[in-house]
Amino acid sequence: KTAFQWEDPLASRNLLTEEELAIAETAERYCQERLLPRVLQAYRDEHYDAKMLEEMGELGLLGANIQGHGCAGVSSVAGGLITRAVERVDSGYRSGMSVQSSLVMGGIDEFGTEEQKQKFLPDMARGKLLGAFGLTEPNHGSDPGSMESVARPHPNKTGYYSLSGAKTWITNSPIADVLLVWAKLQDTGKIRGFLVERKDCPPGTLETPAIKDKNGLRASITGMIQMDGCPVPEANMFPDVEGLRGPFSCLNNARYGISLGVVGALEDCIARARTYALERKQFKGNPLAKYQLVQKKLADAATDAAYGTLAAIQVGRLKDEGRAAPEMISMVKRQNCDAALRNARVLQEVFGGNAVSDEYAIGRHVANLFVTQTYEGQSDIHSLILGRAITGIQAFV
Ligand code: TGC
Ligand code: FAD
Repeated sequence: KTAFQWEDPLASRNLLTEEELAIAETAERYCQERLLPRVLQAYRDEHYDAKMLEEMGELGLLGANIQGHGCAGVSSVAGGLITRAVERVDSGYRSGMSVQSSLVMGGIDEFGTEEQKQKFLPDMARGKLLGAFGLTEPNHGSDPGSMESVARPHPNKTGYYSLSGAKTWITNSPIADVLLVWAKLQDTGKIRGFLVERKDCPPGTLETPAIKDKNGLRASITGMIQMDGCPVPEANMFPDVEGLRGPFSCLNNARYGISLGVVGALEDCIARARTYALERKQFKGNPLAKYQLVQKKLADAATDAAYGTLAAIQVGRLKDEGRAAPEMISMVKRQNCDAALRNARVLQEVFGGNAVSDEYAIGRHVANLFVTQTYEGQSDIHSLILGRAITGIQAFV
């Protein structure tokens, strides 16, 4: 009889290549040895140590799906195994990395000129140049098509645009060197992507204040982007892509990464709840793990993690073959984020009062997983994307 492995119930390892297994092992070792020891204090202090992006860069973990320009060029599944390893420690650490790798480097790789690629990608791959992705605005989150940020020809500088507007809830914005900002061209009203370099912005034209006192994702840094006539050279605009296809194409990669990332957070919750349930005794010296209600909680969570992994691997394979519809990514992003949050909340119960102590980590995962269900398209928005694809009728407006 084949032995059941509770950590990989449906043997997803069998679907991975030797290279993917090696990448996963490197990422898991780094995350457990170097990131895990930092996260509790970082979360308490609401501190993001950007040095970790340099460490990830040294291991080739940044922009790993990109071919060339100092990037590793690995499969989508391998990229997902990296996010899973990072998010096993903390969703905020994965967030900082996703923005760098998928949203900014991925955008430059897909839509940038060769000059833009050469200028930004190698330093970003090494974690020496930090990126942020500005789409959400104070009045337009789920509906970025209504954005108000605008790019006009600069009144005094030939060959420059002048950007004005505000973006909010932007991961990495307070520390980013290059901010990929989406704004509408004044004359056409079309959305375009601009690479805003902090070092070139005169005082008062670009501010990136941090948003403090978050009750989730505290180990990542989040802020605003406030632009007031910020000069950006025409050479820093993506040349061809217009409309929401630009930002949404970047989001396809990041949403895919989240779909495997949140499985890592859920697997950490399962492992911690299992250990706790085996050690904690109640009623005549029995471990909590002996009780059927506790076992069901573990069985439900392990099942959802295993199904979520298989579905994400399938979508990753199709993505690399150019056969993944964006709705498939919506499906795995929505399903895995919802399942991770739902199961983490239930597993929290296994810890009783100790769940309230941050030493047990489960409360941190629950707070973080609420954010993963919210950003990159809140789950109900993905329901509507799927509903539109199923019925042919859009229900957003
Ligand atoms: P819609 O009419 O659906 O589409 C407009 C244009 O965009 C194209 N498109 C896509 N292209 C590529 N991939 C996709 N997934 C695409 N989805 C749409 C579409 O073909 C069309 O192109 P064209 O050429 O015909 O113009 O646009 P809509 O305005 O009706 O959109 C509705 C909706 C709800 C689907 C969309 O607005 C949406 O997804 N809203 C959610 C917003 C969101 O995800 N924001 C994310 C902000 S970034 C973030 O959260 C980063 S957190 C990072 C971290 O810390 O980890
Ligand atoms: P709203 O759009 O106001 O939605 C509120 C609620 O209403 C949601 O539940 C939504 O599903 C629901 N809703 C909205 N419209 C409809 C509808 N038509 N039908 C049914 N229900 C609807 N953005 C970036 O651009 N870059 C980043 O790096 C980034 N990082 C983030 C980091 C953190 C910590 C957080 C919290 C957010 C981040 N975001 C980022 C923003 C994130 O993408 C948005 O919060 C998200 O898209 C939702 O937008 P909103 O908050 O404005 O909510």
